Amino acid sequence: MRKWKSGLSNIALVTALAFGLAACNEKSAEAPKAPTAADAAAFVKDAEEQLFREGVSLERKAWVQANFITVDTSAITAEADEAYTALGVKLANEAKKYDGLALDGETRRKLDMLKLALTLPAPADAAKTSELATIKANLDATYGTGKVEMDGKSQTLDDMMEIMANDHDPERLLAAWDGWRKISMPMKADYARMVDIANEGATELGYKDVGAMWRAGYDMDPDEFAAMVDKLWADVKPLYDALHCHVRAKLSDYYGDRVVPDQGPIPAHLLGNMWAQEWGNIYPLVKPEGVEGASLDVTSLLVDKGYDAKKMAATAEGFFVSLGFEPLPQTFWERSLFTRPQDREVTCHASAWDIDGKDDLRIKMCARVNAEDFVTFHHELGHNFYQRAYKNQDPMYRTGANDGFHEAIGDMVALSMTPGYLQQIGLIDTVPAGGDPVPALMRQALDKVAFLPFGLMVDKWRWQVFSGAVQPAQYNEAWWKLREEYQGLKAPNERPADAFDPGAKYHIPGNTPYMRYFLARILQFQFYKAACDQAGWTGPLHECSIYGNKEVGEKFKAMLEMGASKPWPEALEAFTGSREMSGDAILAYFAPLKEWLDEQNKNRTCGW
Ligand code: X8Z
Ligand code: ZN
Repeated sequence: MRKWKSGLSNIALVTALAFGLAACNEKSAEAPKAPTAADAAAFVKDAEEQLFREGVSLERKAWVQANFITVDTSAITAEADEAYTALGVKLANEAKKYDGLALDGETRRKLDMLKLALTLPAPADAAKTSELATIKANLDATYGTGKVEMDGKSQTLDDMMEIMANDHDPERLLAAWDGWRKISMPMKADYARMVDIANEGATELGYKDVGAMWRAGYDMDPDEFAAMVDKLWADVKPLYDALHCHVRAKLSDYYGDRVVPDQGPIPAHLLGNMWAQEWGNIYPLVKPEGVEGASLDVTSLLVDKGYDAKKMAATAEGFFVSLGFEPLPQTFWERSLFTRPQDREVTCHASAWDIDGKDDLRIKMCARVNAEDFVTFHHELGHNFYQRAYKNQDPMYRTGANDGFHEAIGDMVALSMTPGYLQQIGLIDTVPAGGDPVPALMRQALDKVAFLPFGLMVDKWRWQVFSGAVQPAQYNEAWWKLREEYQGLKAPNERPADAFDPGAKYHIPGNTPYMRYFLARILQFQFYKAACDQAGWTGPLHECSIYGNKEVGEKFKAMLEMGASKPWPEALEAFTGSREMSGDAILAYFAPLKEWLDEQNKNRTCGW
């Protein structure tokens, strides 16, 4: 019943009823019975079943809304979301009754999880719960239906993304970039109000603020979690810095010093992506020269072989099946959305859904035939195969070991898309011989490495917003400060006073925590390296493919089947032998590229 996009979580209200009424009851003279461990276990069982049931009902409504955005479907979803939030808050508050009681590990773990079940909690105030639900639905709809006037017509985000990916005219890139940021301006006041209400909810549940609550979901002390992500970033930052330096120099050569000065931050509209989060699309502008060997252009291969969205999905499914997973159910193909419909408004940001906690798995995408969406199909199916693997766990455990695991599964599989694999599935006839690994690694780094600081800064911003360190008047300025600090990017034009640029990224109006994607970028390489070790691979890491390897598949499936039944270090250990998240695998993968970049950058001034 959980979808892997925006968290369903919310909650709020009726605590007063649950706790207050007994006092007015005639029998209240009797001392209230102290709760026992058996009460706690019974409560947890009932609570997880209730949440599951209500979650299924909400998922169906949310699916309809996301596939058919209208005033009515938004209102219906807001009502359902409100009820679910109220239930979640009520149960989370009831869970507090068992604080301090000696309990078995399972019950304690589930009680802790219950308090974190909502992404955005509401306070125990029916009016605010309702207001929060309405704001959330409106933010979703504003993003989902956003349009940009360009070339004399009203265009969608996919159209703008296409321009960002393929156009090399800075004026047009700026128009698309700036146009999309107009859709988020009206979100700002609602967003600020939402932050206030949800913070009130988090405080009532015993958290400092919503950000602190999000950081509490990792089986470790929340401050240690924050320190852990900083450490991971410090470990991989030299690789990012080297890539940034090279890319800036090449863009400066291509666009000229006036558009891209060879020092300081890079203007954010020139990296081939609406949010400058993945840079693979500018490979032709920054590719290594004078190096023997090439990177395959997967987009052209897909187009040449006549792939469509369903064929890309079926190919991704085929990879999981080759590892020993059961094929997806027929209903997946009947109920999923693969391409943007022309006759109605839909939320196009890709997501994977598990409607009933059994076998009703679906994805929703507005795919185009290109390399990026081919990877996204693997990403989304990773969610679906995970959901199916843990379906026999208790409802509370039907989720990822942590949210970074959930985001890493499909990406880990897609790392096996080597030339050898592409030949096995018939996308190329022969594997190009030998050559230097640098071009292929460069293509991959532009997506994987470039993403790291973006994956980190989005929630750095939200943590500051939820803590109150950044107030609404500084929302945009604080966003660009982090963009510069972590990514070495700057806004390509002066931002208007009422700009709300964070809102132009789906996960901000959609309220999906983002640190999960940073963790996933690290974890997917850890999973991949462990899988290649298990397969006995001794060649260069980036040439390893686990396609068809049932033994690796079995071990992988065993980790997925655990769901969240154990703290994540145990799940990680089960598959990789290590209990720590570590940047070592991603660094090992890109080591030959790092060496090459350092050589290239020798006479350049790096940093910003
Ligand atoms: O949102 C997604 C997935 C759905 S969970 C398509 N991703 C992040 C993004 O698009 O910003 C995958 C990579 C990062
Ligand atoms: Zn995802």
